[in-house]
Amino acid sequence: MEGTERLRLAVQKTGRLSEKSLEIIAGCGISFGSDSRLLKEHARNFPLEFLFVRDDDIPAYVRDGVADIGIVGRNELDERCPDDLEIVRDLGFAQCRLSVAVPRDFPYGGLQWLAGKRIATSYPNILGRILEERGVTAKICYLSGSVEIAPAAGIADAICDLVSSGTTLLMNGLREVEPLYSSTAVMVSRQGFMSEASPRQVILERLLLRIDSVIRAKS
Ligand code: PRT
Ligand code: ZN
Repeated sequence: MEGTERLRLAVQKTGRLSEKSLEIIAGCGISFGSDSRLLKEHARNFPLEFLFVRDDDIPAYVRDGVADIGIVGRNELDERCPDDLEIVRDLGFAQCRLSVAVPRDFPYGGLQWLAGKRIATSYPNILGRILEERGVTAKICYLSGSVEIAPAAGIADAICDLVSSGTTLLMNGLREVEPLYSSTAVMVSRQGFMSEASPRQVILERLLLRIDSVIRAKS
């Protein structure tokens, strides 16, 4: 039985994932307050507790058991701890791609052109894995943000960053040449949580039934 147990869900406090994450939960008929200053809050009519945190920290919170589940971009998951977590649902929103872009006038002749070049990115692990799979050896330069300015600043020859509309690349004089990886928001648990048959896992099953209806209704 559930008793007083609550399922702990980590969601992004502010950013591209926040609104739609909460929209899905609200679409499940779950009600909660809307005080954005709170870091922790529980739902009024469902055994669910929210932890509002930075998206970068969500994989580690779930891995370490601070939260049972989290909503995060697949890109964060694959960059940070691909083997510790399990995707329980693809939520479909926050679609984007990780692409290589080069200065607008640079000749680009396919992935091999990148051999020996410097590529700036905030996703060194994903990029490193993909380049290795494709047999390209490049120098990956890690930047935590503002990756688009790297070529103009002389730090890199190309960049590899998330793209959705493409406007940011255009505005920075860059051209998207190689989409490497696609991402959407996913709900994750730690490995094995779904087969534990614990009270909180039972709550997750109930939540997922509702989430599936919300996703079906949207498609
Ligand atoms: O503060 P916190 O750490 O929580 O948030 P954050 O600033 O790190 O993340 P946030 O809110 O920007 O993004 C959260 C997640 O949204 C990402 O991990 C992706 O899964 C997803 N997402 C979807 C995107 C984009 N689209 C996106 N376009 N994340 C970032 N971008 C950036 C991109 O890095 C580039 O700077 O938007 C710019 C490009 O956008 P376009 O539309 O000009 O192509
Ligand atoms: Zn972040």
